[in-house]
Amino acid sequence: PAARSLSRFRGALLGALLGDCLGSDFEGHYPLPAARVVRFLRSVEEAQREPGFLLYTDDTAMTRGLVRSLLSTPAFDEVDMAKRFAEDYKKDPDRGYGMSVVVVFEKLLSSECSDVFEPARKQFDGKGSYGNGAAMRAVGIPLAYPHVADMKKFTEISAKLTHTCSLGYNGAILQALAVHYALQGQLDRDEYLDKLIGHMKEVEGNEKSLADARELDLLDFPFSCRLQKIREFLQRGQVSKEDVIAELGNGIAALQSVPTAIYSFLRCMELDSDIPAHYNNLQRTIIYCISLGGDTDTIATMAGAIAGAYYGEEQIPVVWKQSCEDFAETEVAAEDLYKLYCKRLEST
Ligand code: R7I
Ligand code: MG
Ligand code: MG
Ligand code: MG
Repeated sequence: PAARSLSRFRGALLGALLGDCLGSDFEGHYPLPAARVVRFLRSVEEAQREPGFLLYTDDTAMTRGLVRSLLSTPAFDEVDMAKRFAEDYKKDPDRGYGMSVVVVFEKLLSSECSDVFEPARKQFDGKGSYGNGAAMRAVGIPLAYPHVADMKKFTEISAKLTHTCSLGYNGAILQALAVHYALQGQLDRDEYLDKLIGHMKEVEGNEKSLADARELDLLDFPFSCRLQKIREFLQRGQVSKEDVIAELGNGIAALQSVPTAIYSFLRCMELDSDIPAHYNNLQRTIIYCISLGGDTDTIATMAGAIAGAYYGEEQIPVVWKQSCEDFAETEVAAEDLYKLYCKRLEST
């Protein structure tokens, strides 16, 4: 598909939906053979069920809230977005939300809340959450803001409604950048990583990011370091799941999942001996992410968003799509974002 075409917008949101709906059955699992994931996918493909029978989780619930806010306010509006997150949670609390973020929603719902960032700042004794909940929903921002500086700024603001530890919001910025550059079209993996590292060196270079990393006993520039590790893994070729999990992670922290999603996308540009070759790149990416175990829905939703932005809706299999709850609404939202993006692109 052409750079920044409608197909890529639909691909990104549908890829995210697929990753969540297909991945959530395996959340918290040990790593599993790709053949087991394939077996599960066959059962989905062959299920004689009503469309939309695979339910989405918090990953999609929050993506929808974020996207709806972007589409219904003329300019970015953090109060509107916070309200949607909290009200969506209240209406439908059993979507598998993170254990701690629900405290933020409860406080946002209280009439005493006057600063929408305050509840998130209070999390984890004032350190803020480093969970991947801001990254998992970030896909909407690069689909609404064509210019990279705006895109980074609004990703950070939207992330801070729930995640004020820099590891949490910087992870969201990295995920948004990964989608942004995938949307631009044909890419060379090294150049793509160079762009991401260039941005992350700047994003992670401020005092707060350096202090947060040290506080958690991490090296300085933790996301940039993992991007370097991704480059090393891609050069090496054969890399075991054990090594990917040990070095990049498969966990619930943004640092243990966003780089893994990016690696999965780049790795799955090539065939994988464990995954039948008739699956396309986007399918392979989702299968690979799920086979890593751990936070499968979230890693698959992030990688699905990036792969969908890159390959476009041509690689979204119709049967997979139609199994997912609210797929038709997702397509409409993607079209509306596309129009908004084009309008913003023209007006500058
Ligand atoms: O980040 P968040 O929205 O969770 C998203 C995850 C995804 O896997 C979804 O699919 C869903 O299952 O949840 O929610 P948070 O509650 O902010 O963070 C998730 C978890 O990360 C927390 O419950 C903690 O276990 C852990 N965590 C932390 N632990 C210690 N110290 C996040 N931040 C910290 C921290 O600062
Ligand atoms: Mg989830
Ligand atoms: Mg969960
Ligand atoms: Mg998850």
